Amino acid sequence: MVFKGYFLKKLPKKSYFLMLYKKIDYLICYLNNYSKFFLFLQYQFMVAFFSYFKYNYNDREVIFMNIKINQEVQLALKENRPVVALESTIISHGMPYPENVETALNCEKIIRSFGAVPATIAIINGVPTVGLTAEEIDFLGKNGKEAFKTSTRDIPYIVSKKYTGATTVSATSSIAAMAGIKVFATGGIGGVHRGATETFDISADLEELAETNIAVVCAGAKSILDLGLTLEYLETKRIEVIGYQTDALPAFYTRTSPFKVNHRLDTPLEIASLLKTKWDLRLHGGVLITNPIPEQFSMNEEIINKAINEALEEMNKLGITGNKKTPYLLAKIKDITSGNSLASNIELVYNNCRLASQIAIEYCKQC
Ligand code: PSU
Ligand code: MN
Repeated sequence: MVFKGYFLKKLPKKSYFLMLYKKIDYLICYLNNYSKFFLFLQYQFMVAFFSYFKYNYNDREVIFMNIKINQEVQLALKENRPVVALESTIISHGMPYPENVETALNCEKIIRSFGAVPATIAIINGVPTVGLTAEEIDFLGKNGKEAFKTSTRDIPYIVSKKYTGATTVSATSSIAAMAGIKVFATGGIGGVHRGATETFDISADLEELAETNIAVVCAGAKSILDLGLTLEYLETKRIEVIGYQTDALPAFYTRTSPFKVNHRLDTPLEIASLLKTKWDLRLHGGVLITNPIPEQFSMNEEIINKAINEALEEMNKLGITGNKKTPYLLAKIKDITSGNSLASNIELVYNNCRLASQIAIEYCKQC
């Protein structure tokens, strides 16, 4: 599927002005080479242009030229209705087929059942796409490993080569923010890997959250990571870590860990108010909302920790490094626990979709 021509057809009116502005500005820049007069003209032109757009200039519409946002999501954003972003690496690299596709489609259903609009994000044939079709989700599910695991760093490569990329938390956050989406549901985020003092292996998810205005709802971080160092790094990067109805940092498969979150909030309304306050104050960056796995699906701490350690040992023996680590560990842990970890993983993602929908709804009420 190629989406050529899509943007020209769907561009909002104001974007045509912006394109025209760019063209005229290029021309004047070119003429600047010949005379100071044109430099003056360019200045006047910019002043006139930006005073016209002062009250209705909107970043998002400029970016519409480069990303595809499905109509349902576009309309919801325009009408200030709740939208929840979803990542796609969890589909391609995080879970096996067919559970991955089933889970991704169920996530969308859950979000809709709350009255919010789901927006699963990936790069399809070089087009950052917000709101995948069921066929695209199915394609990523079946051809998972062939799609590139795309973090923000990889976006220009995947886009310019017109490849298909499944987006991680970092890339999904950056594309969601370009579209104007504020809330994003996932399973677990990347963090500081064990042994990072030697390897420097720190997920780009953390850097992205430091810069991008988005709320990521997750079940904490897996103890395949160094949770203590991950928290330290989040603090350094000024990323607020909220515990939803908990004081302890959840550890993905289990509801608690020996670590504390920064602040506990007990309702979606309180979380939405915190987000609104942060961004109204122009304190840029993300917020991590950690939501413990429901009790009935949480795993026995001893069993899961043993499986994680075994998987880590095997990974080190095989010499697996870089962005292959997380997918390898997830698959290995699933095998060691005879699939139990996958069942828990799926349930905690659903649980995060529910909370993310409620937060998105409360956030929209305040805008
Ligand atoms: N943790 C999970 N499931 C996942 C991932 C992490 O439980 O699917 C994926 C997410 O897409 C996350 C990425 O953004 O792995 C982090 O990879 P890395 O550690 O290579 O940055
Ligand atoms: Mn890494």
